[in-house]
Amino acid sequence: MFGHTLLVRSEFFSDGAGYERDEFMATQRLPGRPASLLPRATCPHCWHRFPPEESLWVSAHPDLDDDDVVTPRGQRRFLPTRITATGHALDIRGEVCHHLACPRCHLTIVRALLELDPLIFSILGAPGSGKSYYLAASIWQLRRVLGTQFQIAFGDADPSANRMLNQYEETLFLNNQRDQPVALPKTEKEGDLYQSVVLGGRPVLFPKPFVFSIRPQPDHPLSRHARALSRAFCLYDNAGEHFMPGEESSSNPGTQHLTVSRALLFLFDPTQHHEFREAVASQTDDPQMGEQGWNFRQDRILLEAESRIRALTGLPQSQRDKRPLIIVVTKHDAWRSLTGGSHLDPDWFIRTSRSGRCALDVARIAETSEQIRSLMLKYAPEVVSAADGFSSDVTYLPVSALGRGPELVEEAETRFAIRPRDVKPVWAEVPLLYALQRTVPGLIPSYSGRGRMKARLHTAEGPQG
Ligand SMILES: Nc1nc2c(ncn2[C@@H]2O[C@H](COP(=O)(O)OP(=O)(O)O)[C@@H](O)[C@H]2O)c(=O)[nH]1
Ligand SMILES: [Mg+2]
Ligand SMILES: [Zn+2]
Repeated sequence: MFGHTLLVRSEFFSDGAGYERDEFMATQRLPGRPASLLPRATCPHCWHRFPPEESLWVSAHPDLDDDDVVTPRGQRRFLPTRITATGHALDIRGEVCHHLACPRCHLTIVRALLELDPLIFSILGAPGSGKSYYLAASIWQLRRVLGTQFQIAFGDADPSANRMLNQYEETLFLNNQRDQPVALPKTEKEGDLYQSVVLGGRPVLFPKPFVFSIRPQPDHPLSRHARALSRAFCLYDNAGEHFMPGEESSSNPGTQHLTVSRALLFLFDPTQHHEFREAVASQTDDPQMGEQGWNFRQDRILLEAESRIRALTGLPQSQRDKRPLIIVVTKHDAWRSLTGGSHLDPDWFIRTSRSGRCALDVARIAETSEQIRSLMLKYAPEVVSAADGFSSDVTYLPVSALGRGPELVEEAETRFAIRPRDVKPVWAEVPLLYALQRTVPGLIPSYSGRGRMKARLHTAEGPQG
């Protein structure tokens, strides 16, 4: 696969020792650097940028288990010198290798990351704000809406990395025991969602990414630009504790993706906010209202993210961050009474033309954002001022990952559980759709209310809806 590297290295093997002739021939036939590779790839684990040719291979022979960058000790990483006809490296024991790794952190990366431009979004929020449920529901919904309404293929680029999220989705949406209450596990700080490596002699903990591929399908309005619009899309589900002030250190750079991400999603949970709780307590039977709740200020998480970003990127105090900051106001079902009690219309944010083309209605998104911002100003003004002080591009969006509150189940570890039959996400896909529309121009057609859908969606008929 790395023809360029191989042709240079083939001299090394000119005596023919140690490899089979057909492999050598296959290598010789490979063209130079494959055009499909990016000039520079980005590691989704440590955010190191490197030319794809510098990717390491993970050896396959069980004796070669002496890599001590990954913890626990793993299979040796190496630069390829012998490649099979199918483009796989052979390790020094002649075993065919299948996995690639980052030259810096040695964690495995999938081929899509060497070919597709990366698109990283950061999700942050207090512990218990609903990040895990939100991720499961938003990805579940996004898989559907991108394919059926926007002609975009959305898939797991790295099924092993996405295993945890797939399990979340299976638990909530593909569960055969639809009446049996279930709960997602609490995201442990150093559990399944984190991985440890040794860099510069010291242990470092990185959050595991979820990696997806986004590719316009042939019937997408801009399919002729498919390459430019395709992305390797990375998201992280951090333990909320990592965003608490004082939690960051050089051995725990868990939140450094904040500096490379193209959009930030801050999850604000009204059920953990004193004024919101007082205002809705008598109007919801959500058992989370009866709980003690967290007694720290959620705005401090946003302020902490801001100070880390300023420190890491050198953004001066006089300037605000230009990336879209989306304040995702979670558990809408529990505070719906403050917006007149009505349910969110599931299709309100999508416009459909007479020919059946869909566009994201950014005018309605802006209108909704204004309404939620007013509500936030009334009950949680400190969050609005933290957001405004940090970013010049703030949007407020309500979501309900579950569509209703959980039940109190004493035997469940988390105490709260939901029956799969009751899970009906509302607007869970909207924040990510909007962030995609903002950060990959042309990928998601938009309708701004001024008569035309962008991305030249339709010519004669004008939008409907
Ligand atoms: N009412 C309501 N509760 C929710 C919703 N989504 C999650 N929750 C509850 O919020 C709690 C924390 O959710 P979780 O995703 O684990 O939070 P995390 O710590 O931020 O990952 C769980 O007990 C869920 O039952 C929702 O859409 N509505
Ligand atoms: Mg969680
Ligand atoms: Zn790396």
